[in-house]
Amino acid sequence: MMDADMDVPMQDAVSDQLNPSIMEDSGTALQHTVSNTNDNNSNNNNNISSSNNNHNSNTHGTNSNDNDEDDDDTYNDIEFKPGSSGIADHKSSKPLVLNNSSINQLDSWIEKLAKCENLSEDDVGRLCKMAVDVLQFEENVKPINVPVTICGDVHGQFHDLMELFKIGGPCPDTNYLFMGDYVDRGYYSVETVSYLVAMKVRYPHRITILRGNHESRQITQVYGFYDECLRKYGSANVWKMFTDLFDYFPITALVDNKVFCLHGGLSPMIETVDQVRELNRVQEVPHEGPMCDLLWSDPDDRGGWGISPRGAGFTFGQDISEQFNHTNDLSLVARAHQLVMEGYAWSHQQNVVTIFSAPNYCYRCGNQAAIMEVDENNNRQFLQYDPSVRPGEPTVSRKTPDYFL
Ligand SMILES: [Mn+2]
Repeated sequence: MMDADMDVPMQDAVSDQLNPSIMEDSGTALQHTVSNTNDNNSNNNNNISSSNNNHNSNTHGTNSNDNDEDDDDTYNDIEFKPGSSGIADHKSSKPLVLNNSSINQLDSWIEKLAKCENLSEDDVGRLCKMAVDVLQFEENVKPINVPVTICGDVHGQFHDLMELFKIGGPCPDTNYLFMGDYVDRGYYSVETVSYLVAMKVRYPHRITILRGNHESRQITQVYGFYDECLRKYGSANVWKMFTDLFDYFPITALVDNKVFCLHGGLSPMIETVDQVRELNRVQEVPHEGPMCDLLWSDPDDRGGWGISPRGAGFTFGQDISEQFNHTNDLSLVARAHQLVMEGYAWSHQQNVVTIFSAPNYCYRCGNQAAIMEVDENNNRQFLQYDPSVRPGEPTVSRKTPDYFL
């Protein structure tokens, strides 16, 4: 294992913020008013307000200072209300059982998606309905057996996801745990999330997909997925279906009762893993509270709890991680959510590891990606990799991936 002194400083040049004051993705205009969360009365709201007019004529900057006295009707436009896609209207009372015809259908979708081709809007609807009947039965803390390969942020970098499966081995031969952030930033969020959800439905016991802070209605309207859906499907229907589905994603996993896996980090409101089990997770990611923190928090060199520069979640120090691991008899917290230049980084004297699986993040950060294999004896191995060669682009000299302990 690497010495903790070799930790790579977390780079936050492209960190996400709950309410960014500067739009980084300048090519995609924010089409809705995302009102400022600093107005303290709106804590229970999602603060996505939009006029009754055509959204495209409603292009505002961020952080509008509209002083809604009372934001009770958070989603003024019914189109953006959770559940409006209807994918969960006919939820089953039992987990989905695949028959030959549904297996054939899924296999044909997966074959298509593997070529980075979209499903039709109707097929996305069918897929999401099936996925609801898989995901709604998973626990907030999904128990996972070893061996499993644990992966961090993917962010719509579809070709790099295919590279990940080459490096880690194909699913379902290899078991996978993804810790969220499938969409936004990269150019292929639709294909990436469609592929992973199709694999989840096809091989529910071989792949686990946790929720990241980007699997959210509000965040995807800012960082790209909403605009990509509009561009590729001509309407927001596919975005509505996927964001309604995101509400069902499990929020944490526990590998062999020893490694606690989640997207962001710890919460001052959560001392035990059992407290996570009691949360009602089927909702939009809240702006504060334990579920928000689990998806937004970051480890920090400073001790104790700190204010997060992201505007959501907290920073937590080594004292917090050590106490949490001790209380819950854990060996490690594995999380994603932060760009790390080598694809993984230890912190808190190996009480916490960050795994990031989007190489050359945003096509410009120059970072390696990594995944962490945990074998049947709980030995851990990091596999690092570089960006895939993308069709239509000049071939650049390609490094052989490093495999090392
Ligand atoms: Mn994240």
